[in-house]
Amino acid sequence: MTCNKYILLLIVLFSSLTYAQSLDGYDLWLGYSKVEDVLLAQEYSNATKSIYFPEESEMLIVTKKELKRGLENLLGQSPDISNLQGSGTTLLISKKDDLPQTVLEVLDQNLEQVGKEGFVLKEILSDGKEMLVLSANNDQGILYGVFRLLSLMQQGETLGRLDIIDAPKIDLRVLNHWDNLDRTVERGYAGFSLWNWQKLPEYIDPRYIDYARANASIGINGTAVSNVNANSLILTPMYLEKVKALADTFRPYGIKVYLTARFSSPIEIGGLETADPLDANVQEWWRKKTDQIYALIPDFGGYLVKANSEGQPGPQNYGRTHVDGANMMAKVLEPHGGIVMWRAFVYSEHDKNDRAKQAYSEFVPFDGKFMDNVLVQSKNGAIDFQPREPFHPMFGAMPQTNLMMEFQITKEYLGFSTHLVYLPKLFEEVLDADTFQKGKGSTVAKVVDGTLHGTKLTGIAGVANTGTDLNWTGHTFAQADWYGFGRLAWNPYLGAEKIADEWIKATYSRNPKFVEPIKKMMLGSREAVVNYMNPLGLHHIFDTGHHYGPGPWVSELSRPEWNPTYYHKADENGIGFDRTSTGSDATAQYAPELAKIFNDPKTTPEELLLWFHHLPWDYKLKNGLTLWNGMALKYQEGVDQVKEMIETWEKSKPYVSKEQFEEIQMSLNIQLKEAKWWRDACLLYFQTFSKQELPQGVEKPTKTLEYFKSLKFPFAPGRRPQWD
Ligand code: BDP
Repeated sequence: MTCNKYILLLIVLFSSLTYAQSLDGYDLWLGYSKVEDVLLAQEYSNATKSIYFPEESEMLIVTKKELKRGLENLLGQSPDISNLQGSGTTLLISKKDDLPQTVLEVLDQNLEQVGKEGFVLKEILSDGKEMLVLSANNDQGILYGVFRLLSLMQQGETLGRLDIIDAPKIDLRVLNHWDNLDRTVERGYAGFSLWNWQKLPEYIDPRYIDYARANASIGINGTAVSNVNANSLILTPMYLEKVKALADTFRPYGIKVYLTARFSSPIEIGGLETADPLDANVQEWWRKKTDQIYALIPDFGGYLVKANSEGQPGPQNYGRTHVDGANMMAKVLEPHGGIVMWRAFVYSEHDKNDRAKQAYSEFVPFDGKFMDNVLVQSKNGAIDFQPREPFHPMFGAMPQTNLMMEFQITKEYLGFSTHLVYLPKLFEEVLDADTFQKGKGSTVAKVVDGTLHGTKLTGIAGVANTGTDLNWTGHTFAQADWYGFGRLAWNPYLGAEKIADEWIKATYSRNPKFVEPIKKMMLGSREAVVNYMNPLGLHHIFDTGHHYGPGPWVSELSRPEWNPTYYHKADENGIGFDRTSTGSDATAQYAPELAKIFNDPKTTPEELLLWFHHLPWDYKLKNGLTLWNGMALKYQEGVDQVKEMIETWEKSKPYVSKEQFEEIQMSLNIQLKEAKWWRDACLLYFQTFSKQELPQGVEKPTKTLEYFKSLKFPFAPGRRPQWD
């Protein structure tokens, strides 16, 4: 082989190698692709030329490993990291306790602001030379600071004059895995559960470590590994050994493990006859069980509980209350520093009231009654993770309770892992919503981060979208939802746009010709799904059980509030749920300022119109269209938006690999097909009531309503088997 040919072969081999690393999506946003910009690469090399980073804990060892890995990939050379500080140090990484006196003097005040988990990342002058310093009060701050530094480099940010003083605004930033012990994942669309219970505790899948790295990189500090529809077996010694192995693996990354506690466990695995929270034997059982867990996992986070909700057992089975149940568990966790996340997702088939009102009615009277280590975990809206809901009225209405936010990262109602829908836009809308509970500006974010009411313990949970799929989330863009959840959990004021920008650059490319249009596509995608599924405040019109596709006609399920017809109430006179003072009066659960706005269709934001009002088909919308025409055109708009997304993606072809391109292209084509399915099925069905033609501009359906009604999906992913 000639020398030239040899070089060529090497180049081909090398490029195919670097290519393969990021192609399959496994690396998530931690691909650390090589910095191509020569000047920037030079700057980064200079800044990291000589690194002082002493490490004495497991957490700092893995942090150093990550730093090394990141720099090696970003800069194509092994960094010089030392335990000894030399005069040439360009990057100094050290906890406060070990900082040289001269540096401490500069950073002392900053470090006082960053608490247990925050960090300071700052360029300072040392002996007349510029030096980058990363410092924190604890190891965890250093861990987060290193990830931030690498993230800045991935985004192509310049490091000169860096001055970041940052700390998480919410204490508990937790993923909730709805993972069953048989490895199916309820509402999971990315394969099976990551936890291989059969091989645990001995076999530690390297993927557990990558899972922990990914979470640590965005500041997630907790994981509830089991389904809220819980199985008591997770609390038996055999499974606790396995959970311990996971906890040991996650610990160096600052992640605590939580378990879902089935309320009837004392009966099912404890041999007791009751699970009554006021029964002394039951209390003793939970105490012993909890002590047993802490003996294995000294930093165990605590319990996540779904009680008296959708058939799950709870204190009400014994005539007791949520407070009795939650406090019983809180009491036994307290000595160990553990907490209870008690879910507020409750509604009863025996309660004739509007389902949207029930959680508030049950929980708000208990404000101030829960122990300090209890968090009441409420979904973002009062029904159930719909494409759009007004914020849950409990936010702001329980000033003396630790109220925790629950978002759904997995897309049960937003197109599974097939549709490209950028969820941080939805999260942002909820967090920015004004509750008016302490006057204007009392946003949900301020309730959740505790600043509105001075809450001592704050938390946010996201129902995970991860699984065994090679790319973790089933759709590469769904990685952005995991990423975005973590970033907003760290700082609920960050904004969806900034987060999209970070994610695109870290995942795909820093090229502005790619970044800008893709960002625009992501930011518009949430409105698109609302338009083609549930425009103008429609909600819960999904097909039964699996929630795949439209089912607005479903009306025969045993519980009235499980039927889509309960929610849209379409009839010949009109459509929508009257939740005003003349209807279910759910509006009264909001602050008076908001109740007033929501009570009048003219002042209700139109995107929530049919959530709060039942209106005639010829009701005039703000744009002058009738409700029927406006709704039909919204459905069409959603479809058109997906077409635009496809065009945008087509243009991105030069900036991504063939595999990356095709993955998204194929998914977008399914999304378009399904958007049309939603539009046609819903409009044909609602047309049986409106009895009006489709307005101009709306494509004619190519199938009949009977056809759409006949579609059955017995094997749709993510189902709850017991519900089918
Ligand atoms: C609903 C899901 C169901 C969950 C439930 C919950 O359909 O699978 O168990 O919420 O949050 O959205 O408990």
